[in-house]
Amino acid sequence: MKLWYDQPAKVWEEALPIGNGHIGAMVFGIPAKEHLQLNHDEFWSGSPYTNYNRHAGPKALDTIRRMIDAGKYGEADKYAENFVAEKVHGVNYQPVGDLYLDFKGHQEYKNLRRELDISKAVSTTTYEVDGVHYTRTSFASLSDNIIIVKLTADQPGKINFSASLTTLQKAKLTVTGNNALALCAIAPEHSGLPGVIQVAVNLQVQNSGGTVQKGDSTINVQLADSAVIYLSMVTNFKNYRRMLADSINSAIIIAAKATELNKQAQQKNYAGLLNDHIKAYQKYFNRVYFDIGQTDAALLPTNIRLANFKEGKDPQLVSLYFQFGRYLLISCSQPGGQAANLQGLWNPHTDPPWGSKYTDNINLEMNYWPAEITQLTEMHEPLVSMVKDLAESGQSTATIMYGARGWVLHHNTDIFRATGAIDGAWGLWPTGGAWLCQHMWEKYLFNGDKTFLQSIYPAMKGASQFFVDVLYKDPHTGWLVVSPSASPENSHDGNSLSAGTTMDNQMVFSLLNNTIKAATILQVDNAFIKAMQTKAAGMAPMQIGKFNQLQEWINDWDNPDDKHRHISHLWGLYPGSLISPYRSPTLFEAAKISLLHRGDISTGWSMGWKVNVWARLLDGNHAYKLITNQLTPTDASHEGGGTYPNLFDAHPPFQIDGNFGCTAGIAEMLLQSHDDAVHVLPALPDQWQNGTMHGLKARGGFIVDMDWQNGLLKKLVVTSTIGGNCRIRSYQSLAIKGALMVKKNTDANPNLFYAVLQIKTPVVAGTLTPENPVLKKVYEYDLPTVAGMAYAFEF
Ligand code: FUC
Repeated sequence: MKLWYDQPAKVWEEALPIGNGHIGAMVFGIPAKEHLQLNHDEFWSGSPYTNYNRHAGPKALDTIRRMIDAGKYGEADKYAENFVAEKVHGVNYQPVGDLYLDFKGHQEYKNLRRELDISKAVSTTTYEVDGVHYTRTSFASLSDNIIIVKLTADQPGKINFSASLTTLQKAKLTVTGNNALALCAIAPEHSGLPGVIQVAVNLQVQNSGGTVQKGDSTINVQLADSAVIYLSMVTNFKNYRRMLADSINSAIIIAAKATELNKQAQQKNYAGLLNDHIKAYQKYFNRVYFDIGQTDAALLPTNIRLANFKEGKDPQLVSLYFQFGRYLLISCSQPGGQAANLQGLWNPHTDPPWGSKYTDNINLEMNYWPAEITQLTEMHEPLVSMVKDLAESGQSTATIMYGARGWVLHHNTDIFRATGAIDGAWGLWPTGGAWLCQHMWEKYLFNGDKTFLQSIYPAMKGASQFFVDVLYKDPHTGWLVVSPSASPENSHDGNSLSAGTTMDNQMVFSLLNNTIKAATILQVDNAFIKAMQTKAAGMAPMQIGKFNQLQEWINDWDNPDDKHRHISHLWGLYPGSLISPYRSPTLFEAAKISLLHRGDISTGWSMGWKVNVWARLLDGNHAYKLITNQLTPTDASHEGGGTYPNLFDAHPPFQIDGNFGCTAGIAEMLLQSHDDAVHVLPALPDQWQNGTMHGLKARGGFIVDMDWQNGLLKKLVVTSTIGGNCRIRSYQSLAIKGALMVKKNTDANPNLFYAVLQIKTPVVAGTLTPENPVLKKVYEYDLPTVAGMAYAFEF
């Protein structure tokens, strides 16, 4: 599986990403001046800080709530100045620097091919100059934590180049030997916070044949047969509160560590390094196999395929894009590292869009949507550890701003785990913790790992404590709501703030119920379970508004012409699982009407979200339409988001969330496991009538392999990792040996990972009669399973 091009990258969005979760590079493949733009996931501007607003607090909270209750939304937005951070609105993720390799005389070249093999996580550029064939191979080693570039030619003595390291940061470059360069850089200050994170880069060149010599600031290789460049990067970041040591000692420690990493890597030979890297990568990548056919279109360069995709003749571009999403997650999120930020790991800007930080009112969570369903559960670790940090750092924000227990997160954070409200009134959205904890609970549902649940329970409990304390009785309805808050980044009549937005109601209701379940499983906190039950019982139901839509706000303010990119009130459909075609059909139909109002074309991530929502609406063709929109090349004439030549998602600008959202959406079209059953091929589009998808994971730890023809399942293998009842739902009547047919689909699945959350009866506007969806008939089968066993069926 390859992305490939017949030209070097002219711009960053054409370069190819490599990464090992901690360090990464964008490879340009330029013959005369090879360029690797370098990143390290811990290299951010500024220093540890908090950004809660000290003027907030119970009194201010009361004031703003009274304004909202009185409908004085404009005043409330203004008063929000008392809640939004006074100084620091987040620091910036920084580029480390650039590696350049100058090859004199390579300006004129022939037959260039630049590729990224995502089945191996290796990038290669080949070209020809004066009859000599040159090859460059680059990878960011997953096994040895080092970036490697190998340069070869098909004739001896032809490798001549000089290597240099540059950076936009304050830095010191040292030539440390005939074949080695060391760069030590310090990240810039931010909003008055001095830059304290340092990075040490260590580069060493090993030549075979010829000579290697140092220049003033370069390493020069002459007449070599081949050469290997080893590049390590280490920072002084220890955790969100502190660095390894003071700045002078840090610089010495990290330079030594970078040299040591480099030395260790060189103890293996190149072939061994490459082999170990590929093995480490394929351990994750090979878990999922996806094929919906291949045509000659797949032979063309990737940028041309992208331009042609709308013609509908290149199904392999979908499987490539899906697997590229998995490649990206493996490459930018590894245990022990930082979570994938807005640009994953790859960012060339010192002032990147939105700081290239973490926006948790959609983008951060979306980055991890493919993690469980596409069997990349280990890649989730940096997010889990971030949530644990936030559950600490968000405590002071909860106490000082809300006078509440537990912890709170507003819509942004960064490497220092700031949790205050930022940007403006619309940043006063205190439900980030609720969303992240639902995400953690879902991780538990996929794997059933009680040790994990135990480790994340304190974060879930803390998030719930916050809402038990801050839920507020809306004087108009008597419902318990979050106030103040916003429906992320949208406005009603030009105002941001209100009480009881639908998304908050859905997320807090889910949080409290999931925490009740977690506490019950872990047999802890009986009294607190009761407190959560009481609060959840008083919360607002979902509402169907005058257009038969799912209401976005507590009042029926929705406008069918509102094309806002956020579809926050549809959270209950995806990634939440509160709305079901079978259990709450009118809400299901109302959600669909809301999504139709919002329309298709939007930013990259918004389209990625819509793929998932259309999949949950069981409409494969509409989901496919969104995939087509997303796989549209981006240029200035194109309205909305799309995809860059290197298959990076375009908000625009580049944001990695759309890659992950769409990858998860493709999986969700083929397998769902949230609504009481494992639904096989729930939203298969007409275009994918024949295919194979092996290795998707369903909740309850079932690995599912499916082969289908003419839209009908031909083969199904369910591998049970933790045992339990596997309820299979299909549009097709299936002969499943050993399974019992479920007579009424209202009979609950005895598997507890499938327990359905009982929601409140929706409130319907005025005299409206809510609409019901037209649903396909489904067949359901209960298959008892034993952990470790595989169950194969042919139809
Ligand atoms: C949210 C979105 C924007 C952008 C930003 C990083 O604020 O509304 O579209 O994706 O995050």
